[in-house]
Amino acid sequence: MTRAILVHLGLGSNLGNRLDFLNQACRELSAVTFRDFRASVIYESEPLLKMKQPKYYNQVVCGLTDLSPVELVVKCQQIENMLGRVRKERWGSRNIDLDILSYGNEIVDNEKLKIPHPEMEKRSFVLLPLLELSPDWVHPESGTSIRMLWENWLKTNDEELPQALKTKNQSS
Ligand code: A4P
Ligand code: MG
Repeated sequence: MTRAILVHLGLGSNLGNRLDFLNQACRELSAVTFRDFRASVIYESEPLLKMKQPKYYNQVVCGLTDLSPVELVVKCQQIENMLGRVRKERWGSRNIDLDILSYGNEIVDNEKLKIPHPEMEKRSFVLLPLLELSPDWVHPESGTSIRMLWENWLKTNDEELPQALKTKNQSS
């Protein structure tokens, strides 16, 4: 392996057997894509913007990879396709979604890829599991740690917090 970049991915599912889809994605990522794979607990949360959709299961995973950002997003899409994801509309319900939250401390900003994920600071279902895995990771644009991003989120939001599931993911 030539390089070892620490990567965080956000996983989401709100269709079908949500736990099973997260487990299958974790199995694939830990077997093929990442070394030193770690997974947060799984949270259940309301759809963003109170959209009329089933509730989501969300989780964050991290690990070391030698893939480039483009190779990694292609790999994520391969796993989504393998698990039968059908794309209808943006932000539509999905059996599995894999978003790259961070790639080392790199910033990628082009039409196809935006890293860090532009919405991560706004999403409790991303920040809470990130706090569990990597509280000291620093956002390369704002220079703010996950610990501080979460404190800021708590100060500026009064929405219901995601609920941690008691069931542990098989791969964690
Ligand atoms: N793309 C750009 N940057 C990235 C990145 N950092 N990681 C491009 C992955 N992909 C990235 O993605 C559309 C395109 O984004 C890809 O072709 C890739 O080139 P997609 O997965 O097909 O579409 P999407 O998921 O509907 O859109 P998007 O913008 O990724 O939406 P999000 O951010 O995934 O939000 N509510 C709760 N509670 N939990 C959720 O997980 N998720 C969403 C969707 C809405 N509401 C939610 C949740
Ligand atoms: Mg997505």
